[in-house]
Amino acid sequence: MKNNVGIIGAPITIAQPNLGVDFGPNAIRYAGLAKRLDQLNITYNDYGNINIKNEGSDKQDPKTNLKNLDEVVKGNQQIAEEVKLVKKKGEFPLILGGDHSIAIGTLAGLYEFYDQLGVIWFDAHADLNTGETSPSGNIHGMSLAVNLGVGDEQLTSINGNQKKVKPENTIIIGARSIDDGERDFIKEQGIKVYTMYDIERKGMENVMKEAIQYLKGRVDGVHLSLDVDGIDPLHTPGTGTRVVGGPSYRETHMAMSMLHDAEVLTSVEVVEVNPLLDDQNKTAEVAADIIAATFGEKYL
Ligand code: B3U
Ligand code: MN
Ligand code: MN
Repeated sequence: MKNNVGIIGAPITIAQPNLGVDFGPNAIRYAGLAKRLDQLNITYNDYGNINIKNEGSDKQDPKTNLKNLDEVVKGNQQIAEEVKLVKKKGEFPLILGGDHSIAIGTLAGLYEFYDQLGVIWFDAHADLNTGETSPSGNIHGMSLAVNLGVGDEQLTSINGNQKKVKPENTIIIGARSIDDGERDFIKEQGIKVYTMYDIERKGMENVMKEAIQYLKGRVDGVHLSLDVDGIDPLHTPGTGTRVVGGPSYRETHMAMSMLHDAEVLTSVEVVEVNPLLDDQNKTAEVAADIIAATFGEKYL
């Protein structure tokens, strides 16, 4: 069960271009996360924010095409260690980003506790770029590829050289901005993707039913990696790379409640909340609602 929860703030910001995503963990806390968990009678330990040095030069390395690689590696090593500590205590890891590169550290910390870890990657993007295919050099657009064992060796080897997740245990939901190289990657590796077109045609409820059924039959844990830019920017404007045409607040909330009710989740991470780009901490409030839904908060 999700009692006890171990909360980790992971404020990496240099794997993407916008300052302020390092305030994400506290913005989600200020949106009332603890109170929501209290109301659900869920106990938790909040370990605060990892002390991450966000001091890259932001220059693209001409050889690798990556920005701030060394610093992103260090930050993710720290995250992996912290996630391992929480798992060893038998707690349910709840990781607050930070940019989406933090999923590299999270999964590097998690994978050794499972034989077949499933991942739900809720995102407007696929985050399947490599140094060769990335249009930006921003590592937050590469984190799922790294977790699948593809990318710069310094990243793929954090806490061991193994793939942190297998392509057949990975499901992307909400994608609507996919680069050419990522499209090829998805085909080559056979990753299950529900784009916005699929969600529109099938309905979010059916998509989630399918995803849950698929994972239940094959994995022994499910990590939810939720990028708030996956939600329509009407509801989550405080994030660095907004893409129109996403699932609504309600559709997303329902999807999260379905994951709770199916009792499949074993860890949750919410990333890319940037209060500096926001109006009145709106996005962090949505993030707190979404997290509460994954922990079973209901209206009645
Ligand atoms: N696919 C683009 C843009 C992007 C990826 N992730 C976010 N934006 N948040 C890239 O730079 O890799
Ligand atoms: Mn992402
Ligand atoms: Mn994204």
